[in-house]
Amino acid sequence: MTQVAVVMGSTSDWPAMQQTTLLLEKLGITYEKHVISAHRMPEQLQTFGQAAQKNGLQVIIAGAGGAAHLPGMIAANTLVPVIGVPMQSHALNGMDSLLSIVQMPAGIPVATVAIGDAGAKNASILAAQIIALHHEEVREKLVAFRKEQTQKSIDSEAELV
Ligand code: RP5
Repeated sequence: MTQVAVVMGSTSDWPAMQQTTLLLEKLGITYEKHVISAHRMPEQLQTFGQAAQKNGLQVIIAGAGGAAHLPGMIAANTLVPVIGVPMQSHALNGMDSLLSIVQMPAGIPVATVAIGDAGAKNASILAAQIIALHHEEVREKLVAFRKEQTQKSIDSEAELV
C-alpha cells in the first residue's frame, strides 16, 4: 500500500507537483499520483476520497489552482489528513488558489502550504513528518535532509564574492 497520494486538478499542475513527488522519493515515501479535477470529475473525486482510508493512504497532498476546491472536496470525503498546495495561477498569481484552499470553513480542515514550488516541496516534508511519528526510517531521512539543508546554507557563504 502506498503511504501518500499526490492529487492534482490538471496536468497543468504537474511542473509544480513534480517538486512534491521528487522530495517524497528522496524521503523514502511511497506515493501514487492522480489527476482528479473537482469540477470536471466530481464522481471520481468522491470515489477516490471515500476509498482513501481503506486503500491505506496516510496523507493526501492535493494541488489545485484558481477556484481550487479539490483539496477541500477530498477532505470532505475522508478522514485522511489533506495538505493543500495552491498553484501559481496565471490570472491572479496564485492568490485565488491560496485563499480558496486556506479559507476552509470550520469542520473540514485542509493544511495549506505556500503558493507554488515552495508549497509543493513543503507538502512532501510535512507529509513525511506526519508519517515519521510512527516510522523510524522516515524520521532518519528527515534528520539527514535537515542536516544537508543546513550544511548547504553554511557552504553557500563561500559563494559570495
Ligand atoms: C484547476 O484549474 C487545476 O488545478 C488547474 O490549476 C487549473 C487550470 O486547469 P487547466 O485549465 O489548465 O486544466 O482545476
